[in-house]
Amino acid sequence: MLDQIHSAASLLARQREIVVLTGAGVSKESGVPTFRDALDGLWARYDPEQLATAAAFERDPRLVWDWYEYRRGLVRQAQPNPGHVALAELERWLRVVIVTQNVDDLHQRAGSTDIIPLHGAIMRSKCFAACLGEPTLIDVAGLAGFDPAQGPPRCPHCGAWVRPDVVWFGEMLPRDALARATRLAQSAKVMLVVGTSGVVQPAASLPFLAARCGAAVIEVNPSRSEITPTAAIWLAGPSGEVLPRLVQAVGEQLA
Ligand code: BV8
Repeated sequence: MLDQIHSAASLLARQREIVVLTGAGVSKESGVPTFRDALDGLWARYDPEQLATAAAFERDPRLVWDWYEYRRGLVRQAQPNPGHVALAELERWLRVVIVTQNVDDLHQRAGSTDIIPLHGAIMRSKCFAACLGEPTLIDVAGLAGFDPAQGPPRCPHCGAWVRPDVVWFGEMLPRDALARATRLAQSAKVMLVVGTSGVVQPAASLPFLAARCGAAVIEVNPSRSEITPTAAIWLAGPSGEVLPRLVQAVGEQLA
């Protein structure tokens, strides 16, 4: 692995800017289960792709709201791990744009300054009917008598349900975010892909687009993923251990 880390570091050290695509794996060591693990324990009997949809919410708003409240609790307890911190520290040497599939706020809390959230933010809520435009954000904490344990509140403007401000399956990604991420993938010389199974589209197509446009893809993942075949370098380990070593090696080459 040492040789691969040095090869990856020398690729990164030659860039002025890099694009990083992160998935749930980068938050795993912070105690936030990966998307497919998010159903451990209480949620073991549900399929996430059946819960993270508008239809599931319309069918059973309380069930879906409770699942997000459970996950919000995990995110609140979580701290950025050494992998998040390393990506923030990398900004000492390079311009780093983080395109994230994650809906937690751990990259922000670690200090990264240029983050493109493709799938929204779990800590934010919005009107299900987007009554004042998409998104109609609702500060649920400010709603009189609101108790998150009592299921979703009603929108104070129109009375529709309030939902998490995340992109559900079958919903469009935020247009500007996806457009910027796509442009960055087309122009990148190096794309670092961390902790994603590469299953969920259209985010998972970004590394393939980058590689087609001439970028070297460096993957950090303890297991093989859909991305691995297109990776020039696969650093097979947990991001909380690999990223600090990678960033240290970049620093040594640029110091
Ligand atoms: C859409 C928010 C247009 C909600 C999420 C082709 C084109 C367009 C759409 C599709 C398409 N094919 C299929 C679709 C439909 C669908 C889709 O992709 N389905 C999949 C299942 C096949 N896509 C959509 O619906 C998207 N919408 O395209 O709109 C449209 C509109 C109408 C009709 C048609 C099309 C919307 C997708 C967004 C869904 N929302 N999140 C919420 O979080 O509740 S996705 C959700 O799952 C996460 O945000 C995340 O993005 C994804 C999970 O992926 P990963 O992050 O990779 O996590 P995963 O658990 O899979 O893997 C973790 C990895 O970490 C593993 O590889 C593991 O080895 C690794 N790991 C573990 N430990 C560590 C580690 N790595 C590093 N360190 C460690 N310690």
